Amino acid sequence: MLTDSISSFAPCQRLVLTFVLAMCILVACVLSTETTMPTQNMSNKERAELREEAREMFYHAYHAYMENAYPADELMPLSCKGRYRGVTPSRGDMDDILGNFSMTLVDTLDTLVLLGDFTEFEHAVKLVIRDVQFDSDIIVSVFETNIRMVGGLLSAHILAEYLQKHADTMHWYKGELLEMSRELGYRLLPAFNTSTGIPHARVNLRLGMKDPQLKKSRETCTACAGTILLEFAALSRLTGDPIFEVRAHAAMDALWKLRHRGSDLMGTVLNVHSGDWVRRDSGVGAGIDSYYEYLFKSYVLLGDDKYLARFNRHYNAVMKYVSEGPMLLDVLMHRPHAKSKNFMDSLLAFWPGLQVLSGDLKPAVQTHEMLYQVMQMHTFIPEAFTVDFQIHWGQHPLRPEFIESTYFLYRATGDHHYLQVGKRALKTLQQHAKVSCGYAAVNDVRTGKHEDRMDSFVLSETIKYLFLLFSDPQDLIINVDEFVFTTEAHLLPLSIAQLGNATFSFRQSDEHNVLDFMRTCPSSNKLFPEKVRKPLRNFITGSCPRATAGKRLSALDFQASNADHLRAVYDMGITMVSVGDRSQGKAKSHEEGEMGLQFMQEMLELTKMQSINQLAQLQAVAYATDEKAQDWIALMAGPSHFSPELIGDQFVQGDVLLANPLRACDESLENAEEARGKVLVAERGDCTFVSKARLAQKVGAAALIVCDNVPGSSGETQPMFAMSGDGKDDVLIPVVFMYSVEFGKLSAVMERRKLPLRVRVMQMVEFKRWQLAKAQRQNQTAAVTQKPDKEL
Ligand code: DMJ
Repeated sequence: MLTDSISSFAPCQRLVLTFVLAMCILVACVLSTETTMPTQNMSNKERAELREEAREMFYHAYHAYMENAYPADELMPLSCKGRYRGVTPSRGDMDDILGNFSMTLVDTLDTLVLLGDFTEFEHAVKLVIRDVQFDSDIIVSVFETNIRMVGGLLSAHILAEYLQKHADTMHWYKGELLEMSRELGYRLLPAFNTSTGIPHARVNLRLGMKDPQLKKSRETCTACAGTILLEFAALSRLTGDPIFEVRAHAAMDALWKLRHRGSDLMGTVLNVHSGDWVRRDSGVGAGIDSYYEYLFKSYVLLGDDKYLARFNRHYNAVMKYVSEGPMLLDVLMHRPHAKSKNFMDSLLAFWPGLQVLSGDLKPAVQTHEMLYQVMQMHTFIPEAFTVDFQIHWGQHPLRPEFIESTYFLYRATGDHHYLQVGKRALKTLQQHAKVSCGYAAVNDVRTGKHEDRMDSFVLSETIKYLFLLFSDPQDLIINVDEFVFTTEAHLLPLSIAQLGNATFSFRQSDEHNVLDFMRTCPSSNKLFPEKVRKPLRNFITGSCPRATAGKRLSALDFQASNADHLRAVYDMGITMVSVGDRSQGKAKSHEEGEMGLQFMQEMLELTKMQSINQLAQLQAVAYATDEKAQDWIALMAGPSHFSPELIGDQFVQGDVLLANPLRACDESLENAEEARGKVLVAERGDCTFVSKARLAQKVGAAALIVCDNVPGSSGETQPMFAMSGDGKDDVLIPVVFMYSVEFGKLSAVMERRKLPLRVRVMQMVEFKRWQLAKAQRQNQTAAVTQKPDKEL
């Protein structure tokens, strides 16, 4: 039934066809201007060789898994054995991915079909039917189980039926994989029993939410809750059981209601019962990425305008507040002009691919180009990198997102640049990740050290997208344009919307006109990829990336001590007036004048935000200026997301000690003994904030101050930010950040004093309150002591 409709489009796919058509026009525009394209064209021969190399990569990893790890969930490529939940030493929350259900094999099934290996596919399907079961007392991530397992099973089911019909094979298959996905779907459903309808993050496969460990379950991420609908809708449409789709739509509706009504942005972590936001950072990477992807793709797969309208609203907000040139920087959903992080994470590399699908090619080309430069700079794209492209978190688990975007950009533009990018990505994997037993994640891109980990997405996505990039449509058994790729690159046919089991009849959305927020595309004079990439060619290699030509200096980045910044604001018509200087700034051009106005507006907003809103979060490192500790001075510091908050009159006090080595990235410190009970200072750089914190905690420090490594930086001219961690909450000591100028003041006092300097780490607002109360007490005492005099 389904396979009959695979090659024909459902009526509700008209918009999809329009989109495909738009993409064709766009490709035509792009191809017609190839004269400016300097990229070396790749010969058909080389492309075919790379396709075969991708195929070999697949088999190298697949056989390593099948021969050494199956039926485990994952291969451990360094120890060359399987990773089993409850058997292999736990990695904490990360292991919630694992359910002892042969995840890598299930996740990989449809790649076998794309490779045209029907014999192995048939064999693998038989193994899954024979070996995989879900009745385990194991807590798993709802999101991961859905995208990897439910998605993997559904896609394999669809392709098995397709092969029965078109390749005259697998006639024994009777829908067993679909039944398995239905069973697994039912095991995930208890997670949806919340007052909002937004699912819990985790569920016990056997006990549902009755597992005592899940009693306190409250928080989930936006992507976790918002990446269900494609699989659950397919499940309902294919089984005729509406419950899955009903629950997934309800979760999407509940999430939509939580957007910030002013900015249209979403946070990243929320409480599933109250619907309150727990983390209000808003970007397109970790914690939210595939929520946006599923809004758009739900529209494509199901034809419901509502999802396109929602996607457009969010997209517009992201492009307004988060996107800054080619960069995408998190802001606060309720204060969208305030940047909340000074780094980007590698997960956001999927964004250009999504932009291609939605038709906004120019920013896709730009962001992809920036990411490509990050990759060239650090070999792989590190898990997180700062706005000046330094490593924030050096891990690289062989993620697919950048290759995925490269694939979609190539499909949309036909530009051979993207084949060259793919070639580089492929060769890098071969050179730096291939080991004798599969492909190993990179623990730190600076050292190239491997990790005993090969995530299932290496086979289901990373290598799949490489293979697709180097394949011509005629090389493939199926027409991929008739499928939607889920976030785990599983294939769901567009024809699913045609199935009679639709649980909703969609009407024209009354929320918004779907085109209200559409960015225009194609725009023939702007969309030539090379033309777009050219100005960005040295985007991250210039001496001062924040002020390179073409990229407007934002007030957020402005530093009064930076000569380039002063020059840039002068060009925008803004003169920094010092006493005695009354000359007026005059903009270089009208355009720059406008930029200047925008800059000043931002500056005003920043100042306001900094003084009012950020005060609550601001931390203080305070010290006494006299021996009797009567008078105190506080220096401004920033908080962290991963350490406990000092609330009210809480503070931590100790003598300041510089870590040795100062960066505090090693396993231990040379002055570890001395550090016990001290307020340790470590310099920013070489490793993550949270790893410095863990080391400080390990040596018994009372608190940690991380001081900036950029000379001249100051909280007076730059917005304070909160240091991010890696999602774990094992740091129990307070950790604060100080810019260089503020820390310089502290170290000057340390140098002047012969005795160690004792400091208090506390909330700035509390410090002010404390000082005020002290001043009031002194006034009262003065009044009391003055009273008798007056009476005399
Ligand atoms: C995959 O499991 C999916 O692509 C998901 O959406 C994000 N994380 C990984 C790959 O990085």
